[in-house]
Amino acid sequence: MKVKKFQAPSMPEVMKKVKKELGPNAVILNEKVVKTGGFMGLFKKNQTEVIAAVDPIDRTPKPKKDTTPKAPPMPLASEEPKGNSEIMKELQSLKSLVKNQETEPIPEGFEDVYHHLLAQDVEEALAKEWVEEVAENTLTDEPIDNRVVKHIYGRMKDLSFGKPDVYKPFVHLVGPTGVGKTTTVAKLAADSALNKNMKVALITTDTYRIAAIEQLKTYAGILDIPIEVAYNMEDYAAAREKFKEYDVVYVDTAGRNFRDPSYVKELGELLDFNSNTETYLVLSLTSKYKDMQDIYHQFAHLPIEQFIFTKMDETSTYGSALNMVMQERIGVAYFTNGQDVPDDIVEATPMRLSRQVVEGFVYE
Ligand SMILES: Nc1nc2c(ncn2[C@@H]2O[C@H](COP(=O)(O)OP(=O)(O)OP(=O)(O)O)[C@@H](O)[C@H]2O)c(=O)[nH]1
Ligand SMILES: [Mg+2]
Repeated sequence: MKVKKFQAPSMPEVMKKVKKELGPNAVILNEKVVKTGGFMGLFKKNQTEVIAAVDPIDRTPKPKKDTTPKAPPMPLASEEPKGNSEIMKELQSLKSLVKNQETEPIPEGFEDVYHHLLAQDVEEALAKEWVEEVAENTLTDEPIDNRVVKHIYGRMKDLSFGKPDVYKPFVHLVGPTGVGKTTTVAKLAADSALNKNMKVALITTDTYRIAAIEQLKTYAGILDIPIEVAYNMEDYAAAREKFKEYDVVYVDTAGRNFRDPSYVKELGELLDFNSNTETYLVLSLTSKYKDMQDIYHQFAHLPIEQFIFTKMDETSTYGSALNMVMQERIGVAYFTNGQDVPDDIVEATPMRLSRQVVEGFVYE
């Protein structure tokens, strides 16, 4: 790890120096304002001082081995401890409960759709509940798939899907590393500016990596819209003030390891989530459902209004999105389905999500 101290009159200037010397992957470890120069203690000037580092080795986290302790094996009947009748009774009732669940038949004619839902990674309990509920209505000859689609749709139709009816001026995109926050900010900004003729601006608080600032600045340049880089709370507040007359301001945030609780705390301190803001949690459809749940719980103390699911083009299973919606009762604003800005984004609807999971409906 190469670590170095840099000084310049302002943050943007010091960042330029960092980038020149350490490259775009440099990480800012510390920043402060120092007084330098002057004569006999007078006329000193404020300088921004930054300690930056760059790691020449790729330390992207590799998937960890599952180290969860395994449950001890069940004792064989002959090994059962004697005289412990209470425990034995409970064990017996648990065994029969599990057995009942295993053998409870799927309603006739619904086996295919049930197994399809499981193959889509829909939670087993949800899939079972839905097919059972649909099967209860025997007074219809509609195809089973249609009935299941409508049923799942019915479970989501009260949630908020798609873009908001009234735009809140400040739209935050938060989420873990690399899910597509910056790319999605660019797609949304392009849609608002080019298709809706709105007055759009961008704020990025992702000052963790220099390359991240450049990435959004490039999009802002192409779209000919202003952008402010917020290194701290004051910058962020000043940028909000500067853009207060704008129709919509998209705020990109740094992605970090969501398992680091200080990250989400810092985010909460940096951004104003209270007034006039909309916050989307961006999740990649290529993540496992368990990870999505963990991510959501890390971010849950922020006021998450809707999900954005990205990288739909990189998977053919969408059940985890449906599980998240059902579990948290939060709707989906958009799906993104490719790397192209501005085209690869579609507005979500409950019917589309339902059809996607049941029928393999594909977004164009
Ligand atoms: N296939 C596919 N790739 C995508 C999609 N959205 C974003 N990407 C790609 O995912 C990569 C990461 O995208 P970014 O927008 O930089 O992700 P981020 O969340 O801002 O990343 P950090 O700022 O590092 O946390 C880029 O290569 C994007 O082109 C999508 O819908 N489909
Ligand atoms: Mg980013």
